[in-house]
Amino acid sequence: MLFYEGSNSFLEEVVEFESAKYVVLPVPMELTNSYLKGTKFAPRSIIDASRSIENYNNELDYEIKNKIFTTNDIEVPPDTEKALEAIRGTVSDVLSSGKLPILLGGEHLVTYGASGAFDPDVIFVIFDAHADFKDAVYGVSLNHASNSRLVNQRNDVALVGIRSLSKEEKDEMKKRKLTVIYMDEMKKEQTIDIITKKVKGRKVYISIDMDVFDVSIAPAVGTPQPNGLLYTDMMNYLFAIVNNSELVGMDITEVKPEPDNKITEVLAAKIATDIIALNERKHE
Ligand SMILES: [Mn+2]
Repeated sequence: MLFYEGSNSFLEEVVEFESAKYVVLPVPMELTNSYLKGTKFAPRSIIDASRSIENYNNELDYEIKNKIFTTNDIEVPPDTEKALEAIRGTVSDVLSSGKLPILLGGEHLVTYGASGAFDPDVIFVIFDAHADFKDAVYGVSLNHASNSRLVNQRNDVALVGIRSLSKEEKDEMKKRKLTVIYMDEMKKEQTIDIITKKVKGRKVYISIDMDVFDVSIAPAVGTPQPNGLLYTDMMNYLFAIVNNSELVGMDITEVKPEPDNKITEVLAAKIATDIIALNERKHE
């Protein structure tokens, strides 16, 4: 793997691959997006934005130091199946070297690509405005709107922040007795305990589609939906998940960079550093 020096690496961390605990994988995959285009430019844009974030986390009183290795962009073949296989292979390499992969998408389908590298007992907690549980979109089953359903072919899935889905998707998820926290429930009642119970003592992969956030704090996404999570809502969930389970991987997807507004990328980079700080503080 090639190595980006200095300002081209996440949080400007410069460490040898061998000594890193986390590996940031930029995955510029944009093959099945249905609405706004540009998610393939997100990995670089998020890494650039990470330069504006301090390595010291005040809320958690933790400083990230010599923990993160950033690879070159993963080469994404134009064929979706081959692209997913390339992602799976790269994530497998990271896992077999004993490190924790952090994928920066790209479209949400990178989660499905990554999922093939993990054991079937890993639970995928997916934060998303959309259920992504469509059977086939325009006759294509490998699509970012089917991501959760594809991951659920093999792995257990819990969805958080859902507010956009079809009746068919809802019926299918009910049939499978999937753990789903809908946005309207989150506004009314305490839902964190449901997720805490679900992940307790298990291996967990956290996937964050940035459209789960409210559009006011994350406007630059491929398929925006009103009425989403605020930063503190997300942190409360992440705190509960990371402290009650074993984190094995994560991704951040669906950012669609805009030329002059980078708040979505800054939020994405901040959330990634927060998860690292939470996970590290737990192991101290
Ligand atoms: Mn989404």
